[in-house]
Amino acid sequence: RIGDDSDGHVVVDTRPRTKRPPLYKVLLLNDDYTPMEFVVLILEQFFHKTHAEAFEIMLTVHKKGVAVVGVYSHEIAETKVAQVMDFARKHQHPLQCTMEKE
Ligand code: TYC
Repeated sequence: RIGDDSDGHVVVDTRPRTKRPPLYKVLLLNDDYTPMEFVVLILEQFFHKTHAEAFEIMLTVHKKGVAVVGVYSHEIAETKVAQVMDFARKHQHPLQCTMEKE
């Protein structure tokens, strides 16, 4: 950041800055048709959750409508969303997965 002080001197910001890439939440959405076991399988396979964790997250989505299932870089989040959407489509389930900037 560059400005001028009261004597007209140029002020240069020399603080060391570290640029962190933005992170993205991957969200799983509820629907009335996708089987619970299928959602649990997805959470185990693509998000490396234990069976107990996966079951708990699935129930949260079922009851609340949505849950964050992971937080990743843009590229990894996109890959996770694509994997879930492809797998759901392949099995003809209407499961929806999206991502949003944290
Ligand atoms: N609501 C679904 C059912 O009762 C289960 C479900 C849970 C579906 C989570 C999607 O992301 C989801 N079979």
